[in-house]
Amino acid sequence: MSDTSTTLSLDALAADARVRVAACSSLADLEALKVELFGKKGAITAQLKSLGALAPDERKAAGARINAVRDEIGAAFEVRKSELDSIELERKLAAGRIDVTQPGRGQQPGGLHPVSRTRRRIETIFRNAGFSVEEGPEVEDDWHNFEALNIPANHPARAMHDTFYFPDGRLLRTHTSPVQVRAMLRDKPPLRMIMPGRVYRCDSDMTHTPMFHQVEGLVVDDGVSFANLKSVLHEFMQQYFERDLGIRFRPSYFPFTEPSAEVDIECVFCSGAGCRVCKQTGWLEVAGCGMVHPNVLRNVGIDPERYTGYAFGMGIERLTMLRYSVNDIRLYFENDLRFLRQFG
Ligand code: 2NM
Repeated sequence: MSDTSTTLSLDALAADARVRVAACSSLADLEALKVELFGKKGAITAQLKSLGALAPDERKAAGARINAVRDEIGAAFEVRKSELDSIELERKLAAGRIDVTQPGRGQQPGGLHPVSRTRRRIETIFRNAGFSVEEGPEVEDDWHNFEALNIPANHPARAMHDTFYFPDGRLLRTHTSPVQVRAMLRDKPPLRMIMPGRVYRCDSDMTHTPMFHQVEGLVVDDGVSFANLKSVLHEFMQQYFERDLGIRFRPSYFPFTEPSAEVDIECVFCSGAGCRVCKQTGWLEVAGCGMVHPNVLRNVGIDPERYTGYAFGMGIERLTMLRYSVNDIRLYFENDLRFLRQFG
């Protein structure tokens, strides 16, 4: 083998290696190329091995040339490796970069259920008028829910189809009146309070759910009159609906009040002109009320000769529906967020 051919093949090998090292686009490619050139069967290794076949006088110079090429290619490897290392680092940094100027994903805060909003609104209006807010048990006994309220044993409200009974004879309160009974037993007049809360009746259709919310009011004092009742309910309706609404009282019957009345307000949808909601009457029924029956006062130890009282009751869902124009009470209990989110 001549000196020239060794030189040429070594130069070609060096040129080829320089191009290939520079062309490596990944550390893995670079490592593979290193094995190909410097490994046991590598091209440069083969060059070094070929030295043995040369004459002793040629060996030194040829060895020096091969070593020079080996060092040069080795240095090219180091340069390319550090380039690829920094490219890889940049890639990792770019992949992990966050744009702190982007807006956040957005909070989706929860909100009060529309029935809770209405309940709070009612409580505020009555608190401002000097009423306290009372609560009581939802599981009641027959005496507090019926007997004390002058509801006789054969009254329709006692029938199995209206009341949820427990096997032991207790029941789920059908109205919040038993809270008033407890309050009257506990405190002596003057009494001025409202009782909002859940009530239960075995009933379910477009306008009834087995559980709904009621607020009842009670005022007992010297000289409390039906006129007081009328003005308080009129004022309440004006504040609740935020406008001057007509109100009327129709004679009715409740076992716990005498006289009793049903309360209508001017239709909030047509202002009394007549529409589908008020069934062309111009009026909407929103409450029941009356003067507390003397028997009820006697049952709780209040002298009906000395004191008089009025009471009223209304459905919170119904008031909510009228305020927000919702026509199916069941929507309030499905908890569909698309419905609930509309009450911001
Ligand atoms: C109503 C209608 C009329 C009422 C009566 C009493 C009590 F305890 F004083 F006797 N509480 N609530 C009452 C009266 C409730 O709801 C439609």
